[in-house]
Amino acid sequence: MTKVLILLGALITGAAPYIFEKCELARLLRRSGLEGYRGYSLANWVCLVEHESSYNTRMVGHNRRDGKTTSSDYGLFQISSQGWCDNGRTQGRGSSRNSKNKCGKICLDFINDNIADDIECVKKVVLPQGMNVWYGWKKKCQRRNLTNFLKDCNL
Ligand SMILES: *[C@@H]1O[C@H](CO)[C@@H](O)[C@H](O)[C@H]1NC(C)=O
Ligand SMILES: [Ca+2]
Repeated sequence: MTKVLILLGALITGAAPYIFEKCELARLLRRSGLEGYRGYSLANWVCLVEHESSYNTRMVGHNRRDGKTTSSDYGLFQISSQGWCDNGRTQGRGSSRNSKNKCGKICLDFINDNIADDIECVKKVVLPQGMNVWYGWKKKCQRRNLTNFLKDCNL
């Protein structure tokens, strides 16, 4: 019995990467209040996720300089350890780690299947500089005509 429960638990919590479906994500982001948040349409939010993580909640990206990882980005929204979460590594010696962990989370919280905390954090990230901090958004979504981006979703 215990083994079955553990196996079930692993399936439910998602031992395999969990990939969101585009329209499913659009609905969830709308319910979470991201539509129009800081002036960005729902299409911009979904486009950002598409080009940052390909809808993969387990995505981890590394930023490297001179062969060394300088910071890492976590989850659907690729939230950066540079300032927003604690991965036990990025924050330099001498700096107060928590003062830079502005979402007050460990970075691994952003690669589980519950994205409620990711969304709360991303609302903080986007406040100062808008979506310009996301390279994928800048390259593939900014100044694009996103009128039809969610047209198949019947939102
Ligand atoms: C964006 O695309 C839609 C549908 O193709 C079109 O009706 C609209 O005029 C376009 N907007 C701009 C600003 O180009
Ligand atoms: Ca999470």
